Amino acid sequence: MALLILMPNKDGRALSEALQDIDPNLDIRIWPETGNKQDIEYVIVWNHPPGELTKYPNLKVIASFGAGVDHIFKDHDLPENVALTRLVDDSLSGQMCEYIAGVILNQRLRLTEYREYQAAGIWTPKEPRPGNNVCLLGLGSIGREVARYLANLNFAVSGWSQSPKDMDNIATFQGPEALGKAVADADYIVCLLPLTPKTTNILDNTLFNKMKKGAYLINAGRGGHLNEDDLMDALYQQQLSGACLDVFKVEPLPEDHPFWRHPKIYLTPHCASVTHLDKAAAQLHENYLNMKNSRPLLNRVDPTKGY
Ligand code: NDP
Ligand code: OXD
Repeated sequence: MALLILMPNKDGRALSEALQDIDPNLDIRIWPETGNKQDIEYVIVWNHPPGELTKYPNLKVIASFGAGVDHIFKDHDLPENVALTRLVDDSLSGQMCEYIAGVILNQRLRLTEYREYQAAGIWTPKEPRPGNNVCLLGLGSIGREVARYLANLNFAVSGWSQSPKDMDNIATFQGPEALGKAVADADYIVCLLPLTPKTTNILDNTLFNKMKKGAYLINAGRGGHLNEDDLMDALYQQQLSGACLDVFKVEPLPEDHPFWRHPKIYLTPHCASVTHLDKAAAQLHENYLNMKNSRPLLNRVDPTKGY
């Protein structure tokens, strides 16, 4: 019984060492040095080559090395009857709470604007930007913690999800018909959805036009949620006042992409919330033991929903 680390652009060796620190007896292989493929029962993946996962006849679990699983489902040649899991931990949600609050406060307090004034030697005190309403698209393991965090900072918070939610001090909306209503009063709209066929390009002109004029968009979900041309258009038309983007259709963002130099776009390099190696290793190991001992797996992904 062996565990394979299949993460072509990540440091597989560091994860292997963290797992070995927990259990020195683990049989760990790092792709492409798989050894006998029949031995592999548990694979940890991030952006694996399409079709690769069908080559392991005894595979039981595919574990995402992150919260998102869109990188798994973009492979249309996945083995059948293999369980999928993902990472859920308080470090991922905690970092995201600080990132989203930081972006909103930066915008509200005009900190980037004052940095530009400083460079130009301009002394012009202004009122903070008005607007206290935040709408979170996605109230899952990360979105609901961000919602609570912002409510504790006295923002008026609403959230949108697929199924109904009941949360103290958060106005909740669910389903496609309620999306326009969910965003209508928001000064800040934050996307923390998973990327699925239903959410692809959800951040488009149709939705922007349902927002308040001058709303500010934050996308920390996935680049595939955003219609990039529609964003450029909404910024030009001043329907949106600005956007902070952490995720992109192509990452790293290509050098010649117009977002790099857009004055109303603030961008960060997919770092809003970064997988914590030791916490991830502990959770992956726990699930490896669950698999080995035929116990229920933690943080299963529902392939019919795609998240
Ligand atoms: P969860 O699966 O726990 O939550 C997803 C939420 O989105 C749920 O509330 C779900 O509704 C809602 N949702 C899904 N599809 C729809 C839909 N069609 N309509 C309405 N609501 C929908 O995910 P996490 O909170 O753990 O993570 C969310 C995403 O954040 C990840 O998939 C990843 O893309 C991104 N992420 C980004 C990071 C970064 O650094 N930028 C870091 C980590 C994650 P319901 O509750 O009803 O099921
Ligand atoms: C994740 C991410 O999904 O890093 O964990 O975006």
